[in-house]
Amino acid sequence: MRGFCLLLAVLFCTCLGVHRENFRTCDQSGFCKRHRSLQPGNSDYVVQASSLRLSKTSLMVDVLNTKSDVRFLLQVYGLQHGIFRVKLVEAEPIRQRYEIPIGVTLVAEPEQAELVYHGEVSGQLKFSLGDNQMVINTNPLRIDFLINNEPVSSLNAQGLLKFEHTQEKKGWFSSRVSSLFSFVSQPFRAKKEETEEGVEGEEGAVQEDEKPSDDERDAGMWEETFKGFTDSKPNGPTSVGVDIAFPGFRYVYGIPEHADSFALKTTKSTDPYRMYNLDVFEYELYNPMALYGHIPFMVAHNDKHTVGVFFQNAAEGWIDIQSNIADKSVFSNLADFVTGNNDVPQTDTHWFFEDGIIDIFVLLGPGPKDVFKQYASLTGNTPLPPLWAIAYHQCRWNYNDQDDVRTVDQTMDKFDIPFDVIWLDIEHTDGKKYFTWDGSRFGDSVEMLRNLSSKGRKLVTIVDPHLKRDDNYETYTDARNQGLLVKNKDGHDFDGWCWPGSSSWPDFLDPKVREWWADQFSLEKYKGSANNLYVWNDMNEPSVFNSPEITFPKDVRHLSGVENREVHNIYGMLVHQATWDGLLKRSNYKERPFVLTRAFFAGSQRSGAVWTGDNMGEWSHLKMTVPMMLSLNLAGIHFSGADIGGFFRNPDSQLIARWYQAAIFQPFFRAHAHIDTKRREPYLLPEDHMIIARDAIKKRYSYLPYWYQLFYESETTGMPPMRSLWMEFPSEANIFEKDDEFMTGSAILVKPVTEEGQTSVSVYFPGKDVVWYDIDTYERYVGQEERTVEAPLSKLPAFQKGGTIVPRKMRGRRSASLTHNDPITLIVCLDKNGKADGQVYVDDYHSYEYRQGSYALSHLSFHNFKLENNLVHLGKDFSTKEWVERVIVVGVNTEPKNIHLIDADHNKVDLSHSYDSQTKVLTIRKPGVNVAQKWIINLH
Ligand code: NBV
Repeated sequence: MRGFCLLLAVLFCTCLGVHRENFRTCDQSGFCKRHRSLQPGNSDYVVQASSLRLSKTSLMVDVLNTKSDVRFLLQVYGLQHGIFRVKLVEAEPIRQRYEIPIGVTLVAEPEQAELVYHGEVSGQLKFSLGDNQMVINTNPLRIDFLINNEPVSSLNAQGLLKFEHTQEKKGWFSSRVSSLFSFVSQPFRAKKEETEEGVEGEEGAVQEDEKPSDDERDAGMWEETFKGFTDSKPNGPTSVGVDIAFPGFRYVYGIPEHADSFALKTTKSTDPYRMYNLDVFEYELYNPMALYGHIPFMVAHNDKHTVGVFFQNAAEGWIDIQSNIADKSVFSNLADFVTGNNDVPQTDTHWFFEDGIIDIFVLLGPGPKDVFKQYASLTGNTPLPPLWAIAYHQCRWNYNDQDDVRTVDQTMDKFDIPFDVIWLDIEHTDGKKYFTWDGSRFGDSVEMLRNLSSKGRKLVTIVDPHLKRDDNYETYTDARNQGLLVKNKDGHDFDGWCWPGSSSWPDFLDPKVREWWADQFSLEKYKGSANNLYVWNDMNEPSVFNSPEITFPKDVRHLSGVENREVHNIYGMLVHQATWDGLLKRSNYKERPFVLTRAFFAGSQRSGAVWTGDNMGEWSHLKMTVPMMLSLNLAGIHFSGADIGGFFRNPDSQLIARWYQAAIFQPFFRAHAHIDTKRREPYLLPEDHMIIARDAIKKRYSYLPYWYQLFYESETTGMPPMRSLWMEFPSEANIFEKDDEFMTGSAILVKPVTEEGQTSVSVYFPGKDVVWYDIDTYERYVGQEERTVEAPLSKLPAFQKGGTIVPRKMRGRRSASLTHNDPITLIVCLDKNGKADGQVYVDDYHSYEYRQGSYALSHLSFHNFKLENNLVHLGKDFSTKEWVERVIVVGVNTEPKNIHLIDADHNKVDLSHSYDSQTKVLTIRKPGVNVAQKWIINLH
């Protein structure tokens, strides 16, 4: 036990920053070095055009590596919505390589579309898919993608394609050489310190004349040691990689999760961006280190086009990025896209993964909305959360006992601070055995859940995937006896250290294990739970304290025989998918589940909200929430947030207040804190700051109808609720790098205050001919101007775009669940032509009935001094009590004399109003109309 405490102290001592030395650099990773050391040039891969086989929607052709004589198979599919899928696999592998099954990342087998072949001209095979073209250059292999004949992306333009084919392990050498090599590596290391350039780490190439022999190189390929842990690599080198160029594009985005700027940086003088799900304690900002989850999806954007690349591979990956000038000699023969003498920017990227296959989806937009729709068509949408889940969550590690929970619940009410969910961290369990309760502190959890439920509130408990190896713990013994646990390389149940001490992990790769896990959430199995209990999956990278890089060793085995190396990045996602299925099952598929996950992958959006893990209570981390969440939103993870206040450290009340404000317009709204921090529930703040935090939370509640509608839009169109400025103003080149402002939907522009003591901020208002209105004062700003805006501590600078209508609910309630029938206030901000549009979406806020049509969606439009509500959809058996209690029209230049309503039965009713000629705001009182009916308000 002492050893364990020491281990924890070293791993999680809160006084130190990130332990970089726990995590590999590229130099310490054999395959990363092998790919990174490749130089641009002629590729060894040649397409054998005579072998071309065509179908209506796809092609297949042989590719030869002329150096190794190994044959590959290139398959390209035309997919719906203008997507190309490019797959490169070994023609005759000696071992099957892992391909992610349908339903894990891809929501279904993608629908194919007609791929038209235009023949071969001078070694180029030409194809088209709708308005898009693809050219396969045969010698050497290069694949170019064009939108209306303009090249936008190219695979292997730099010739960095490298596919390490499967091989037999080479006799005695591989097993012995590593010890020999560790012995000879010392002189290399000494040299490294003495010399400068051209020197790499222990196992890599050094200066030209000192290159290790092939055998020495092999040593890194068949066995590798990091920090005393040996990776047995039974299958030897199996990596794949290729370069992907974006001619014409200066900026690329995405590939979360990294704590870095939204526009990705060139990696010339750093490591590549790493993609390997890891528990990185006290992560650093502005570097390419891996974090908890990864999505190999990148988007390139310029003023004409937006394109995306999704590289479907579950193994560890690294991505190099360089901004260049387009190589005209490569692309000019494709189209005359180089206009004038100007140099065309180009971003070159180089992707490499330790295992798997090359499986690339090229999404040709051509605009941001198209790319999001295309990506969602592949990996699925974010399902509409229940209303309560987008309201305020009160969390901390830990709420100590039932009394504590009751006190928080009551004190929030006493201070008139709304909240919907209280969370219990690992200490609520009996000895970190998930699905159990610490009886001395949570002896009557059902009663606790009932109390919460009386105010519409929920409880979230943490359920991590490590199972305490304890013969008296039924969940573990059940999994062990049924053979459901991940194995070590020798075939025994893998035994690692985590919170409970010695632990084992269910093998979520196996569908029957996922089913077993899902069953654990039934009310019969999860004793002391109830229907208002939801779940949080933490440590699912997975985090293993005594393992290399604090995760599974790469050679642990899943039940199907695959190594973790092949599937590492999808493990965490399968944990939360199984949890989601469990909650669905518990309600007989009637209620929308809620699961929060720390680890994630492409497709996680279908079953998990994601948070950005263990951030710090520092201003720099508050600032980082925006780029991190923009990257997540771009990559399909729409329901995401950061711990409000920061997880580590004790932020002062000013920082906490500013953090609440910034989070109002970020999708997932939860305060959380480390066990060693001072208590910081909002009512504990000094009164002036408490009021600011409370106002922020109340403002969030007032915007819930808008948030809800954005999540409905997300489910139905793939549009992220939190957007970068360029997503809304795609042709404004000066905002492509902006990540200190963001849009919530297309109506609200936000500039959070992220510096201490700041009382004013400089805001850039995008959009030619666009007008913006401060959401509190309705002060007017015009587009394409940078303005200084006053931001005293009580103020979050946020603006509604002229031309939009936003629904709000202004009545204060203790929880969102109590607002279902509350009336709506419409905020109508007019554009320069006196027009505005918007929507109102309502359903029952918790079940799946909306998928059967039980909802109302109305389109609101203001034009010619008339506000019209037109129903787009009204479910046959659906009705709502929600009605319009107020309409605020902003930007009305002259006061109307008369205002009247024409209701659904054509009755004409006079309405009262007030008008402020200073602010040009007209308030129409009590139209009293139902939101799910047709009506018109006329202004004369
Ligand atoms: O379960 C304890 C914490 C949790 O509060 C946090 O949110 C997670 O990100 N957990 C990590 C494990 C310990 C972190 C030091």
